[in-house]
Formats: sequence, structure tokens, C-alpha cells
Amino acid sequence: MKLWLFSTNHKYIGILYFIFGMWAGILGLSMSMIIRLELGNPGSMIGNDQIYNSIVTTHAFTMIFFFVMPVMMGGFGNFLIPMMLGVPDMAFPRMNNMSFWLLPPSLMLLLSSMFIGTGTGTGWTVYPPLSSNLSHAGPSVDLSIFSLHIAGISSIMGSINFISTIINMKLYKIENISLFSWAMLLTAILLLLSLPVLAGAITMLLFDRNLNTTFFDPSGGGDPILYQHLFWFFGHPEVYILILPGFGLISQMICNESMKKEVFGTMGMIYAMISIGLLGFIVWAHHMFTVGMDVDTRAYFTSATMIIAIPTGIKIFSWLASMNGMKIKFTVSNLWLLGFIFLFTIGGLTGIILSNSSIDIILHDTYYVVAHFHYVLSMGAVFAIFGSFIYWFPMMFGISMNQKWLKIQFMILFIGVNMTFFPQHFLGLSGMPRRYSDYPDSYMCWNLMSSIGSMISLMGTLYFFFILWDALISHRVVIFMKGMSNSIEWLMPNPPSYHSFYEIPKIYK
Ligand code: HAS
Ligand code: CU
Repeated sequence: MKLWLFSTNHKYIGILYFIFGMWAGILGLSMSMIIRLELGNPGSMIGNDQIYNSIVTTHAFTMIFFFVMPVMMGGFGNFLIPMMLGVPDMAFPRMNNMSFWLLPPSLMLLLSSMFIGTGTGTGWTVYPPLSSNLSHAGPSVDLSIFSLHIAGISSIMGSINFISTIINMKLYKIENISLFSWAMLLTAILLLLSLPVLAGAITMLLFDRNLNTTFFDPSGGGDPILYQHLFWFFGHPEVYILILPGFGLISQMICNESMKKEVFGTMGMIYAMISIGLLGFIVWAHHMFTVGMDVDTRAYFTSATMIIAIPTGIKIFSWLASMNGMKIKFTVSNLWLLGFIFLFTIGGLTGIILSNSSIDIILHDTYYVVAHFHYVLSMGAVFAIFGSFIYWFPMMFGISMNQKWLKIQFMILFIGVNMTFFPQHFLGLSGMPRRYSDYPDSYMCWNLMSSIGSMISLMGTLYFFFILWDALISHRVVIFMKGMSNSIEWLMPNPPSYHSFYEIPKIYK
């Protein structure tokens, strides 16, 4: 009880986040399988489009708020940040516990919204007027809004905790903390600045739905476009919130795998992340090119968006430069690293294509967008998660996974996700819209291929859980790490003790 339910220990809370995130991840995966089953053939399987749409919505919410964010920030952040900084625990350990325990009720509210009423068939963007009380009567959308409120409170408390810990408690000068710590600091700042805007937007929507306000209703002087601005002022920084911790994790792993003292251009990497964070706040309207903006505004948002390719390119090329001269062995970590860099870059480049406002008018709300964000998320963020979990697993738990099986598992997932999402570029380019449960026969071929790919990914994921189970019941204890990293969490016993540092350690130079 005290160890888990009431825990104030960063490692235990980190593990709770991992368990919660894995469970939510499987939930999101199950929903994606229903989507792919529906779309595997023309015609209807579910037989109810509102249900189909609410599955799409809940899939997105679950993956974003209950899988990627909890695992990256909650799991890796909690477990690794205090160890990397050389401090006993997070700045506010009890608030840390509360951040975690707000998530299960939040997920319950989201799931209730699927079972009470007609479900939230709005997509994760929850645009009015579709989400208003005319088109979505009943309690579902309200439950989803409450779910977001609570998840938001959890994230804000988590962010305050990370910012306080990193700024006030670090052993080193700020320019010397690890790149993962930098990534977490910036992500936390992004969250702290963007989440309140989402909270405002969904609360205004809640008022429109229940208290007869008309913030987003033209008949009372409101404007539905206002909702889109508020949502995307949060929504775009959110996509960098999902990937920045992944950038940090990848940097740490590259450093170790290429046996370097530090990543190529560490300062450049820090400045690149700062720029991505800042620029992330001034590009939001690239999600709204089709609302009828004037040409100057479109030109501005196109150019501002494209500029993000520069700091991101700095990161990609610095990672490649870090690998320069290394003897490339196809270790499991290396496979995930190279997979991440390759596939994230593909996703990034399609993003640059979408940022052209004139092209986006054609591609907006097609499967091209779906392909874009799954390349950066399912293969960017998720590859970073898989790779890092496998990389730090022996340090965190003191046992080892079967490396040969892991390589096979990587190959299965690599083939699976590419087969799922690459054809979606073709579907988008030929005009197949997103968020529909059916399509004309001419789209069948690539949809079928995509659905088969998703089955392969499912196998890959289940295989991973088998490998994890095998590691947990095995007694392959880790006693010594080969090629220890320069990051100090590797200097501790594995698994590390309850508090890695009982006092502030001293660094002798
Ligand atoms: Fe995105 C939509 C543009 C990065 C996630 N994005 C989404 C959605 C999600 C998402 C979830 O401008 C859908 C939201 C919804 O439900 O409607 N995105 C970009 C751009 C970048 C980008 C420019 N996105 C991300 C990341 C995400 C993410 C990271 C999550 C992890 N995205 C868009 C646009 C839309 C969009 C439009 C709206 C589409 C619509 O119509 O709805 C950049 O950050 C990517 C930078 C990375 C690279 C690769 C590495 C850089 C190198 C340097 C050289 C490259 C150069 C470019 C100089 C660019 C290697 C040359 C250009 C060539 C074409 C060759
Ligand atoms: Cu965006």
C-alpha cells in the first residue's frame, strides 16, 4: 500500500506510470485494430458511424494523453531525471503521487464517455459546432471534457515538479545537465504555457453546451473559428511535447552507442530544442489553412512552420555526426535509433510539404495528414519509447531481455508500421478523407495493405510483451554493464536503490 498507492518515491511512481502507460497503450492499440478492421474492406463492419467516430476519437486521446505523455514524462522523466541530476527525489514528491493518481480517474471518464450517451464522435480536436449540444446532445462530450480537465491538472502539476527539480536541485551548471534533462525542462515549460489555453477552450465549450453561453456560436455573437485558434494554440505545442522527450532519450542513447563523451554539438542541440519550443507557439494556424484566412496570414504561417525544419535538421544531422566514426553494430538499441532517425525524418518532410498552405488546401483532412502524424508519432515517439525502454531496462530492473528476440521484434514492428502507414500517403494524395468509416472501391488496395500491416504491428507488440514477460520470470540478473555511458544513472547498482542519493553528492574535478 504505502510503497505503491501512497508512494512518494520517483522510481516507484515512474514504474506506476510505465504500467499505466503500457495498459493504456494496449487499449489505444485495440481501438486502432477496430479502426483498421472497419477499413480493411469497403462496406460497413461496425454499422454505426457515430460509434466508429467515437472509437477514432478515443484512440487518439488514449494514445496521446494516456500512453505517450505518461510513459515519456511520467515514466522516463520520473525514473531518470533525479538520477541524472544527482538528487534524491523530485522537488515535490507528494504532488508527484497526486499527478499520477489523477490519471486513472481521468481515463475512466474518457472511457465512460464511450459507454454513457452516444460517444464523443468529434475527433480529438472537439471542434464546435459538431461538439456543441445540438450535434452532440447527451453527456459524452462533457465527460470527455472533464477527462481532459483532470489529465491537464495532472500534467500541469507534473510540469511544475520537473521545472522546480531541474532548475533548483541540479548538481551541475544548467549547460552541463544531460540532454534528456533539457528536453524534459523544455517540454514542461511548453506544457505549462499551452495547457491552460486548452483548459480555457474546453471550459468555454462546456459553458456553451450547458450554460447557454455562445462563445463559439455565431447566433449569439460567438465564433467557431475562435475555438480552433484556442485549440491549436495548445495543439501544435502539444505535438512537440510528444516528441521533445523522445529527442532527449535518443540523444542519451546515441551518446552511449557511439561511445562518445557527448553528443555532437551539445550546445547546438540545446539551442535547437529551445528554438523548436519557441517556434512551436507561433505556427498553430497551419492546422486551419482551409478556414478562409487571408493570403498574408497564410504566407506567414507557411514560412514560420517551414523554419522549424532548421532546428530539427540540426538535431538530425548532429545525431548522424555523433555516429560518425563509430563501428556500426546492429545491436537492439542501434536498430531503434536508426529506425527513429530514418522514419522521423520521413514524417518531418511530409510535415514540410503540408506546411505549404496552397498544397494543404488539397491535402487537409485527407489520409496524407494521417500518414504524416503517424510517421512522427507511431514511428518517432513510439520508436523512442521502445528503444529507450529496452536500453534502460537492465539498469532500471537489474534483469535482461533476450536480445535476439528483440531484434526479431524490431523487424516485425518496423515492417508492420511502415506497411500500415506508407500506403496512407497514396490514399491521401488520391483524396481519401480521414474520419470516415467507408470509402469507394478504388481505395481498397492500399487500405487492405494498411490493415494487414496493422496486424503485423499487433503481432510485433504482443511479441514484445512476451519478451518482457520472459525477462521478468527469468533470473538473468545483470551484474555488469558493458560500455557504460557517461550519464551517471549507469554508475549506480542495478536495479538502483530506493533513493540513489541520500545526500547531495560532490563532484571532484
Ligand atoms: Fe505535424 C498536422 C506540419 C512535426 C504531429 N502534425 C499534424 C497532426 C499531428 C502532427 C498529430 O503544416 C494532425 C493534427 C490533426 O489531428 O489534425 N509537422 C509539420 C511540420 C513539422 C511537423 C512542418 N507534427 C510534427 C511532429 C509531430 C506532429 C514532430 C508529433 C510528434 N503537421 C504539419 C501541418 C499539419 C500537421 C502543416 C496540418 C495538416 C492538415 O492539413 O491538417 C516539423 O516540425 C517537421 C520538422 C522535421 C523535418 C525533418 C528533419 C529535418 C531535416 C532538415 C532538412 C529538411 C528540409 C526540408 C530543409 C523537416 C532532415 C526540405 C523539404 C523537403 C520536402 C525535402
Ligand atoms: Cu502543427
